[in-house]
Amino acid sequence: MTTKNNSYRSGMVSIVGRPNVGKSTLLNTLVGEKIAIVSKIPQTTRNQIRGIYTDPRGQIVFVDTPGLHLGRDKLDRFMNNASTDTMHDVDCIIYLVDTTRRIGQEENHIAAELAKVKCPLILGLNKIDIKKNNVPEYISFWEEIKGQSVQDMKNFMLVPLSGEKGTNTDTLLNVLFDYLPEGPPLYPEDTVTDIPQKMAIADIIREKLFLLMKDEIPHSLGVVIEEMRPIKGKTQLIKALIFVEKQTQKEIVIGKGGNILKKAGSFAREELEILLEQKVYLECHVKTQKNWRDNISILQELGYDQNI
Ligand SMILES: Nc1nc2c(ncn2[C@@H]2O[C@H](COP(=O)(O)OP(=O)(O)OP(=O)(O)O)[C@@H](O)[C@H]2O)c(=O)[nH]1
Ligand SMILES: [Mg+2]
Repeated sequence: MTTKNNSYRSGMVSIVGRPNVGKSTLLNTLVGEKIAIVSKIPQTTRNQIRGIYTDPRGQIVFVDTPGLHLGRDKLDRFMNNASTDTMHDVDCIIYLVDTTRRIGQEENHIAAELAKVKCPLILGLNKIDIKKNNVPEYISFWEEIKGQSVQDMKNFMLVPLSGEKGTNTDTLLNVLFDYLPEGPPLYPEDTVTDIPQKMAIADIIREKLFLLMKDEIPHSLGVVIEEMRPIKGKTQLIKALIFVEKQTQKEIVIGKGGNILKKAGSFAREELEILLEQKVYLECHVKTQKNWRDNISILQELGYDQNI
């Protein structure tokens, strides 16, 4: 597919789906830079993250969203709102599904919401690099939700994808440029994201902790940057506070002799030095705060403060 004419196009495209389907991975591949953190733990992304793609055809502002899920605390509500809010507010939606997983309750819930949207929709059949996938099931599922066959659907396209390997991402961009309206760039053409720097830094630390944690602990972790300032030479001092919900979690996050926290800190520092292009001295402290996921002032401190 090619654009109808050579006019410059621009618009917002939201990437939605249940947790862990590969939304953030796809965003990073499309933009060509690591913007959103990625992990194998569901509910990694906690707020909207914009990644901007620009080429001579136009500019696409992708909005990565938290995976829609069935949780009930205030952070869950914030995350789900951050996702559903985009659905009625963008020029196009990529509804991403993980074809290696069975269709479940969460999928029904999201699809029912998406069936109501008016803008063009792309069903992104993700993770096709894994042989054992359920592509036909997902197609029939969407046909059932919409009550018509995919051939008859207007403003709709199916795109099998691997966000991780970059399979068909060019096709996806072609389809998007076809759907987007004519318009000027929404951001300066060399911008790739507008995520606040402290939030990006806190997320990198959280990603490294996720890498080393198992079970429920990741969901109990919150990271906030308390202080950032240059110190001797060109070194940047970064002080991070890590919230957990229980004393036992604090002990796990710190590890024997501090080994887990040291390891996460050193992984994070390596990435932060690349991001900030300078030496980083990272100090991490862990604080137990019961039920912080339900505490508005802490959620605000962590940057999760709208629509709850
Ligand atoms: N095989 C394969 N794995 C993928 C692909 N895309 C993402 N993954 C993996 O799937 C897991 C989840 O990826 P994310 O990008 O964090 O998923 P997400 O949808 O943003 O998840 P939440 O932020 O929790 O909603 C990670 O382990 C990724 O490496 C893909 O195309 N193929
Ligand atoms: Mg994500």
